[in-house]
Amino acid sequence: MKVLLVVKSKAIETLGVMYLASVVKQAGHECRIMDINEARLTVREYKPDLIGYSIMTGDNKLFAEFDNDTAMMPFKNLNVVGGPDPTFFPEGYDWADYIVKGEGENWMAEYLDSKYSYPTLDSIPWPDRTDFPNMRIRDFIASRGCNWNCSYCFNSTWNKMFPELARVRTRDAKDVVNEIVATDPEFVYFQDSCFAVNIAWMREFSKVYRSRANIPYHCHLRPNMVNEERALLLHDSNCVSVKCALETGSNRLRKLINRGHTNNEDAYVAARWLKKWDIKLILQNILALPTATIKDDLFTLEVNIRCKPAYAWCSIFQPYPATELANLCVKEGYYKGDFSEIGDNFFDKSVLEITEEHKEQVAVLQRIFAFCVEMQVMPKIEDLTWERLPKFVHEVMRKIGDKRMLPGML
Ligand code: B12
Ligand code: SF4
Repeated sequence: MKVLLVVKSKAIETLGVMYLASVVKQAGHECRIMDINEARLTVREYKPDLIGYSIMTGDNKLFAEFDNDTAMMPFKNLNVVGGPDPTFFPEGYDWADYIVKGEGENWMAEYLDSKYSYPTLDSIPWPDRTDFPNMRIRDFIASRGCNWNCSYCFNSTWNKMFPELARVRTRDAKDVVNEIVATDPEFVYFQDSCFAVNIAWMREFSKVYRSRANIPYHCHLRPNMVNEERALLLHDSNCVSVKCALETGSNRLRKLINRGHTNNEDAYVAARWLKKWDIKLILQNILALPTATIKDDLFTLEVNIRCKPAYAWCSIFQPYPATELANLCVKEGYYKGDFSEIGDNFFDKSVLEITEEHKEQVAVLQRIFAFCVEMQVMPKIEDLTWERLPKFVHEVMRKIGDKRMLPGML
């Protein structure tokens, strides 16, 4: 059997389908991963028996159109959708033969009558990188899931949908290092929602990684995880940059998004420890959370300025389907609830029911946020209009941020 897995872009590795490709191959079948453009050009020749689409919110239409085009082609195929959007918003997929919710490895193995099954993360073969040749930066994932329940994030809903799965499952540290050594990248990018939550795991990883791989790496952490010991372990294992999410400087909004157990002090402390060991901090923020005022968002900017991160990354809140916060937005009338309105990125605009003036202020603030942090300047509310602030400032700052996050890579 021939399986074609289609993703929107292959600019970076897409671990989900790479794991599925390994499962397909382990079952003795053929598998290719293509981006949607490549698939358009070659699907007719390849004649897959099964097409699997990996879909995030904002891209349903793109894949539905592709699927519609292939339906006219003179070979018979089965269409399967998976990934976050079909998992949380299956209503949008009447065009698919199968909707796979959650992790796809066991579904795929069963469908292909494989003699293998995957009860643990360590039993899944390493992701298949064949269709991602010559990448200098390689993605890895050491754990799946998350212990926390931020209400805007998919993980809290995921935990309810799949109660049989432990909230966090972590791979054997040695196996992760073996995979990295065998892959031999120039830079390692860990895609874990929250890297090395378990400090004992981090101790072991740090030791093994330093002695066997020692390749510069990037990972995601929560600010309240960064203490003296973890910062040192990160440094010792050649971590060069981390992303930490502050999200908001406002305690009121923090409670709303279920992060009431953290505070700004955690971010200041994290920033100090990381700086001490020369690990670049990328601080993440969300503007225009439900009920946020522009003053709240300017206060978030102020907190970032105090932290002095290497890059202050910020997005505009989008109510992703089935998240607790999206449900609250619909219930409270902050959002009309038309999820097809959500675009394929979270940088451009707020889709909430706020005034046009507020939308403009937020969009402008998003574009200048990093620049203000870099320059350590606070804009005035009246500066937050399109006339005053060109978009290029944001573009320039993102490039600077990426360069700092991935030293020597860009
Ligand atoms: C890496 C990453 C990216 C990368 C690459 C994404 C990719 N295609 O792999 C980039 C940078 C491109 C990206 C972009 C965005 N991302 Co992103 N991203 C992630 C991240 C951190 C890791 C993904 C990963 O590798 N997971 C590990 C693998 C093993 O799991 P998986 O990808 O979910 O795949 C499994 C299942 O979903 C399923 N599956 C997946 N595809 C398929 C297909 C078939 C046919 C089947 C059967 C099963 C199946 O099986 C896989 C194996 O078990 C996740 C958070 C996370 N930890 O998962 C967020 C996440 C997926 N991203 C998210 C968001 C919001 C975005 C953006 C909208 C952000 C933005 N820039 O505006 C954009 C999306 C733009 C777009 N629509 O194209 C949300 C998804 C929300 C949603 N409802 O879609 C997540 C869940 C983060 C969050 N905290 O909410 N992202
Ligand atoms: S936002 Fe981060 S910490 Fe919060 S639930 Fe999601 S992955 Fe976990």
